[in-house]
Amino acid sequence: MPDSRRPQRQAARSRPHPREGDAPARPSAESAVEQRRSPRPKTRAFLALGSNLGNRRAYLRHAIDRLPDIVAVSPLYETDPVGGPPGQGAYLNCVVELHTDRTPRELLAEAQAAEAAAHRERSERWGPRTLDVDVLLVGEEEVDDPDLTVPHPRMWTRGFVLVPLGDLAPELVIGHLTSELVRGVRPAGAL
Ligand code: GSY
Repeated sequence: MPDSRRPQRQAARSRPHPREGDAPARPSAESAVEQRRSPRPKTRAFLALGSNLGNRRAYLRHAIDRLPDIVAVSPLYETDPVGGPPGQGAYLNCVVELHTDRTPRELLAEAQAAEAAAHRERSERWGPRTLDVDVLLVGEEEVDDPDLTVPHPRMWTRGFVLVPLGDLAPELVIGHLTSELVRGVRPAGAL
């Protein structure tokens, strides 16, 4: 029988038993999922999405299609850029609501994966981008790590966040949304 048609020898594929002193085995993908699924109550979370490069609507649409546990999407707004270099184009912004048992850090990973899928390049901190996804709120949870702060530290002073957030959860923006913040935020339909 030609080599290519010989059945694979099982022994070559089975894992040897670990011996004392061996490095601990890496968790299998299945056990990682099981760990991630350790019981956590589902909570209400909000992510902010923005795009001001390329086909802005398409980038937002694709992000919404791939982010997990979305139960509501705000209307879209065209917004004047806040910060960043002069001359950059207007943003399209929206906010999505999740009903999720994911941790803030898991949501950050999902947000970064969506940004990577939009070919976002992290060249300039406040510069134009195909897609920005920020974790705003995850229930009552608070995180204060160098790479992740929840609630999002600047959300209460940004009209492009508060206006769409107010469409989904008006009770959250009361006392924060001023007429000054609403300026520069124009309705742009829905996705
Ligand atoms: O912080 C999100 C990215 N971003 C935006 C944005 O999404 N909308 C507007 N209007 N300005 C922004 N500046 C930055 S940075």
